[in-house]
Amino acid sequence: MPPHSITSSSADQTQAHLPVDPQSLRTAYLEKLLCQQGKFLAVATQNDHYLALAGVVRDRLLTRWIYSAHTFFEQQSRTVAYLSAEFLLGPQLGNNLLCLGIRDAIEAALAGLPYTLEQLIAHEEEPGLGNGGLGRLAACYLDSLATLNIPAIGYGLRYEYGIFDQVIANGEQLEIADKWLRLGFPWEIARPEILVPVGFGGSTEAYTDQHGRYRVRWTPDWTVNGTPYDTPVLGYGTANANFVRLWQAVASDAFDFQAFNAGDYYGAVEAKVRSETISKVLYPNDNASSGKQLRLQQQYLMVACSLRDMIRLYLQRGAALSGLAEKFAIQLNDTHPALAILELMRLLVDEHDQSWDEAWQITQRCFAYTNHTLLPEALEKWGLPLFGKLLPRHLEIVLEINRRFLEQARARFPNDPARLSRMSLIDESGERYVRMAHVATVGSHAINGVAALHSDLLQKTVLRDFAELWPERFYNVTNGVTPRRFIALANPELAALITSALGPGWLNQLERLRELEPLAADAAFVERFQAIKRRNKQRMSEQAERVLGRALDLSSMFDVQVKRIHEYKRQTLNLLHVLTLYNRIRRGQLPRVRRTVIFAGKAAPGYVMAKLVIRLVHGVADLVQRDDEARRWLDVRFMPDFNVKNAERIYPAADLSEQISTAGKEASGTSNMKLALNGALTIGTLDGANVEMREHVGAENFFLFGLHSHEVLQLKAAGYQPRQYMERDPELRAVLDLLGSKELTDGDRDRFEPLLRSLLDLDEYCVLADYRAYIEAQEAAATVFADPHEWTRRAILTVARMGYFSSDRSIAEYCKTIWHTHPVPVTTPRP
Ligand code: F58
Repeated sequence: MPPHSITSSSADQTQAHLPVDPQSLRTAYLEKLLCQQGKFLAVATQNDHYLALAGVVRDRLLTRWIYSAHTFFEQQSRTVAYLSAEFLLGPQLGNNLLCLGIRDAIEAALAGLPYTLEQLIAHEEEPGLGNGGLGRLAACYLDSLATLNIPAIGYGLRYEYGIFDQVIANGEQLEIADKWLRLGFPWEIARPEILVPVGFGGSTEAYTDQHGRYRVRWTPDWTVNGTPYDTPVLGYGTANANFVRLWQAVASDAFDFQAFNAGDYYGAVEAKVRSETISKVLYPNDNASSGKQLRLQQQYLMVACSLRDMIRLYLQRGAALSGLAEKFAIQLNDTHPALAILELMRLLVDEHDQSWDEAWQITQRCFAYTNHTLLPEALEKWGLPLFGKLLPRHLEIVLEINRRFLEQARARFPNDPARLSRMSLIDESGERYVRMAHVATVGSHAINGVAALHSDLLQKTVLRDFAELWPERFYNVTNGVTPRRFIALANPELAALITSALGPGWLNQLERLRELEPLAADAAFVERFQAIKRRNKQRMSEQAERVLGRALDLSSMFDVQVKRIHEYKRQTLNLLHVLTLYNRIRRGQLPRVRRTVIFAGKAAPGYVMAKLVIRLVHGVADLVQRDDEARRWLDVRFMPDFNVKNAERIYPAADLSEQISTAGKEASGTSNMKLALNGALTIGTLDGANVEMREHVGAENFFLFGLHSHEVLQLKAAGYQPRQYMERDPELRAVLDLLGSKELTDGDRDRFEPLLRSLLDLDEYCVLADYRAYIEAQEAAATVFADPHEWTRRAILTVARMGYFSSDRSIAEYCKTIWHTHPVPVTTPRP
């Protein structure tokens, strides 16, 4: 609780306490250089300057955080606990300045000092504690929760190494360890005094307690501690600050005692190091489950620590645990934290004396589960032997939940054993596995998908039996993204243009963008919008020149596909289009517009096909460059190391946004939203949130192509033969011939053989089936782009109609339908 002496009577609670005028900021900054960094100006490094500035900003946001904590504590507010194995927060400095509203003052404070604010922002390294969409969504949701004044804590893991840094050498991806903590991460606060012991392994034994009740005692054979690091998350346009609490593994003292007793000092140190590896590294797979022991340990560490923390916070108020679900709405961001269901049951039954039925009621009322994928390889399952070895008590609990659940299901669906074995929490079709999506579903009162189509398919496929049993538990909440980071920070000129048209306030009420619609017909506005796009393309070109050594053609169409590399996302389809244009140019058939086709994205290190796609992008880029005529019309670029920081430079420069996944495969997508909000037109399939985006922006402003999700299924059921598509389409055949030729590989003819074979033999993602429709949609896009005024008119309409896709709207829906939480405006405590 903050001491009352810091109370400000000022109406502006947002900047209570510390002065934010340029002169005071400058003084504070120089003080930080001296007293925090221990440097005087002449010897301070850029990193010293960055850390000094971060220190000044952090001091100023702590007041908000403390007042928020105080308010929530006093009011015993209902709190959202957002459990996620990933938070892709992005750089912090710019966002914190935006929320504090002190950017201009800081710029003025730095005048005449060695580094500009822009340079210090560019210096910042981001915490890459996530793979892609799922992790970034968690960060957008924290931003909106804070902005909407909803008390919330993000719980996750503080990986010492986040997602690897991607370097390209000879057209190939190399992975470099992401040492994001090396120069210090100034935004977090360590809480070393909090140590939560977490057990693993060992055995269980049943006993009868003094009341004659059946009880179980779990004796783990080793323990590790979790210790939290808190990073504040500010709201925009409000005094509220929430935080993300990330757990790190630290060896428990038990290891020291072991060493003492056994005299095996080195052995004990080794065991200590091993236990600390639990939070060492983020698994770099997106949309694939690893099935590894260390991953299971990570997940258990995260949930055991987070639940213990919630219970500690709850019991501070002296309440009885039966009310836990009134205090916490716990959201499971996919199944990675779904062990929390089993752990809460264990805590309530084994450690807090609740009966099984009471415990189950509390548990189900606490949890809700968001599913982010239908891809079978991404649905988590844990082999029973591994699960039982590491978490013997949790295995008993999951089996008991399953026994009771199947009894209930049997009563509802008698004489349907096939259905029961489909629904079981344990897959017994071969080796036995725990099905985490089923655990999450059975243990939650609400289950949702992340876009309308996805939620619908979820209920018709992966969770069909459950949706039939409990239709009232299923929801859709279409994803959204934060306009603070993805418009105001990423595209300040566009934000200023919008403010000049709408006045302030739209960043928190994104539906107001609709007021821009009439301006699509206003020549002066169109011109300003165009000029901004061009300057953003210029900035992106400068970046390309810095990293790739060659600038971009600003008058060309920036045709952008930036996201993880995955076969279902079909970067290959995009490349087939480029090769089609190339072949046409060689035949003298020139395209309507020049294009710069920009790719970026990481491939999971073990995903051979995805890595081959990266090589193919480079192969195609070189092919185009070697041909004088092709080079005039086409440029293919791979921007290395796609992360939040780099993404913020790419989105504002895009003309065309490629959202071309096989229908039914992309749960939602969120780069589709970020690009459209920055004035790109979309070429896309009816997949994920594209469907709703198209409805919002208008079909006439969206380049649609391709099979619908049910057509994909029909095609496959009928025995899809990709070769037939090639045989019927000479242009496609020529492109595939080129793919298999040595022109693309400076001699190594077989390099792309696996890719070619997969397209021709199986083509799981229907690339060839969608090829012709895609080429035609690209031609339609080129025709419109050839008319800059018309293109810009459509781009403005797109921006104007994208307000729905703010994460504020998504979070408001979660609050209303799933969490039943309300805003708690932060108040300054009275003296
Ligand atoms: C993504 N999933 C979906 N998973 O693919 C995307 O359509 C959606 O927009 C986004 O979630 C947000 O809902 C995704 O990013 C992962 O990266 C997991 C990380 C952990 C291992 C399994 C995949």
